[in-house]
Amino acid sequence: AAANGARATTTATGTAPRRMSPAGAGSPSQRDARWGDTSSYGARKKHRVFCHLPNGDWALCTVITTSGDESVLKLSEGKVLRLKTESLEAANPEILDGVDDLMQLSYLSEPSVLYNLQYRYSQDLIYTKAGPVLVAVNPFKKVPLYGNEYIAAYRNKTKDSPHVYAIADSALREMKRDEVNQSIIISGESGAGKTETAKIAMQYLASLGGGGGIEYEILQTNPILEAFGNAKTLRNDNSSRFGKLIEIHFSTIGRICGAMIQTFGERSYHIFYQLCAGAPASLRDKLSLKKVDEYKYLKQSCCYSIAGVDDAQMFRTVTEAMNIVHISKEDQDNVFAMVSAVLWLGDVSFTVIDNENHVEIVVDEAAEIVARLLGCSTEDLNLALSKRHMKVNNENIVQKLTLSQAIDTRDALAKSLYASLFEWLVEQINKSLSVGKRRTGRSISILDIYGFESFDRNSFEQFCINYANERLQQHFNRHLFKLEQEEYVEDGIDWAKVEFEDNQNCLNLFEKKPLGLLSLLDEESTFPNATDLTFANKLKQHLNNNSCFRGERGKAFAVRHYAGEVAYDTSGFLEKNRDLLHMDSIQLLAKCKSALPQIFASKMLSQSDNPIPAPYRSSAADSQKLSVAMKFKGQLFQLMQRLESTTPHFIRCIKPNNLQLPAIYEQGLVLQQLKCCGVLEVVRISRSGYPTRMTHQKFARRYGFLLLEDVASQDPLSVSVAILHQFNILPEMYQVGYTKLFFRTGQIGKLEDTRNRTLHGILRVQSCFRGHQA
Ligand code: AD9
Ligand code: MG
Repeated sequence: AAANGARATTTATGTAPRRMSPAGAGSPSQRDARWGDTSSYGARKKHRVFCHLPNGDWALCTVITTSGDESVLKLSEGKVLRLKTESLEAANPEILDGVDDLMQLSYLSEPSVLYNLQYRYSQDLIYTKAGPVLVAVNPFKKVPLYGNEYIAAYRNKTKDSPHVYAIADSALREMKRDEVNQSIIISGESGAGKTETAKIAMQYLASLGGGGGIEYEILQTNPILEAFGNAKTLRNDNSSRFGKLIEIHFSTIGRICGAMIQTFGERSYHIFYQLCAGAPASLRDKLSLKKVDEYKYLKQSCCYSIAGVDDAQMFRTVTEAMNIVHISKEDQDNVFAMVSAVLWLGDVSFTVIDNENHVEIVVDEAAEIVARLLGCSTEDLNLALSKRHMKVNNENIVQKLTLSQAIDTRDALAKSLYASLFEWLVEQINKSLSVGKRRTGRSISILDIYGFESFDRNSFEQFCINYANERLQQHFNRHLFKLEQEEYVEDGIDWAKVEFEDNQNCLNLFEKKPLGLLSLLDEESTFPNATDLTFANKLKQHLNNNSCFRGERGKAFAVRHYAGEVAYDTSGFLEKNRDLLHMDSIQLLAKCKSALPQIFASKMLSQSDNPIPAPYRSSAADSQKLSVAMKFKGQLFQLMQRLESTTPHFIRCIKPNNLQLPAIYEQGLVLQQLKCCGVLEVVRISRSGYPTRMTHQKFARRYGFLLLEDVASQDPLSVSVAILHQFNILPEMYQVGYTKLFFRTGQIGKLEDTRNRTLHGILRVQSCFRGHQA
């Protein structure tokens, strides 16, 4: 019963009776197909209901009168409204306001879920359970929920309200109890709080301590990765431009002994600003640093500072963190030299040398500084940026580049230099945190990854992100729903299967070979004459009869994702999918005398062979340079393989407003995210089964005394059955398993009512009796 003990106890003890549905759940056949128990609602006087306001929000109100098919309602601020009764949604009784698990709600409609989260949010209760999932609503301010006292309270179990600490704690306990690795999977949209939540979970695990300060080193990876991997965006001042999996390893006695970090995806960069603002004078000279607003790459955004952030101070924090994770001073200097080289590359310019628009680099300050920082000559730099060596019909030819080709080549070099630098940095951190011989194999991994995205215009980036989320959603479905089913089957009960949508079809749409989105994209990317339009047409030609695909006009197509339909615009798809870094650039780096460029070059050369684990490799891709989408897929499969062998714990982060401000809760925005991250679906599935479970022993112990006949000598199963009969619990409301009883929502509530009344009666009689004696 351990796996679902938490759920059984929340409904079976404590204040549960008052929290159960006063009306019961209704028979399953009466239930609304989608919402389980939003029975058609007859508005009764004084009852609380939800009504739709003109702005689309739901508001809680009270029924004054009902006549015909209309009801007169009073809003909380006193306003009176007349609305069609059928447009109203039942609200839960006041006693259920702010319950800490959505499963306890009697009516589980969209407005009830939204209201409950909002009710809690307004009291800074930002964490709520949705059955097995933790929902975290971003407070956008400091909330007094963290720190050593809280950590101790969750460790000693003197607190059990929903919290990231509670999730981290169960991961720890389950790791020790079951000897199975664990994962904490955090998702949500940009700015929802994933990275903060991951840090809070790490903080809890780190508080266990390790040896020699290893836990402190692990925490210090955060400022480094954020400096090099996060950037300010429109949606988040500290947006992670990469996905991150950190695996924390534990020794046999359950203490931290090391960690390993894996990252995925694009990356960009607070460090540019921090370096320019915070580098000491000697370093400034050595790297020829300018002010941030003097670099072309940084000028594009016109945003040189972030409210409340001191870049110079951050630079010192980052270098201090690098010291702590044992990155030598020399390596640090090499790292910053590369950062400076990337910035200066943006200022390298070209002159046109003939009437075919061919170019050469201008040998000015920028070109000279880049060459010096990389350790090559300006002539080498010129060759790499203005010419391309190709093999045509087995013949080596040299092509001169036009201005726009040269600019693309330069930018691709800057991008991949930075990407290599980030990768290298993660590698150094991993070396320093590596577990080595102390390894026991037990670990808890924390995954902080971008959530599902759907904008007005969706491009290649959203395409990749949503594909990854589709995979993660399948993982989520499997674990929650399939495991749930297995449990019913294991306990031998007859469970008419609850339908849940599997997203395998959508995954097939992406992954099928040769006619899936990814394969077709790769094929088209290799044709020199292909355009975004020919790509879109190809998709429509081959995929139009797939139920998850819809061709749209022109260059667009739509995919039916688990979280809703998303229309993608293929503009730029082919270009973004091709790896633009050319061999000439890699060879330039291989020739450089500085330490890092050479390391990067050899890595790039070896990587173009083999980033995908063998079972997923397509033989055709082996020999060629991998496309961006294929690299992404390879990383995703590696991630899934790692997660597959762990027990997952899910945290869904919700962003309550787009202004990054506290105390603003926009219902529409929250609702859309609840759908995207599958929270509503979990609630629905769980409630359409038998969410309340109790062992025969516990049930007999708890309610046995209510029986009229003496059962002291009987076994728990017989006692349980006798109780069910005496209280006329309808057969469709429960199932008797080998070890447990399974109940529909609302059923235990009735028994608890009776139990409480009876206990109350006994107490009254007793006190009467005592009073009489006195
Ligand atoms: V992105 O996909 O990387 O762009 P995240 O990671 O989901 O995004 P992040 O964790 O960076 O979001 O949170 C955004 C901001 O919300 C933070 O900078 C904090 O200002 C704020 N936040 C998030 N969670 C908390 C919290 N538990 N307490 C206080 C928070 N503030
Ligand atoms: Mg983040």
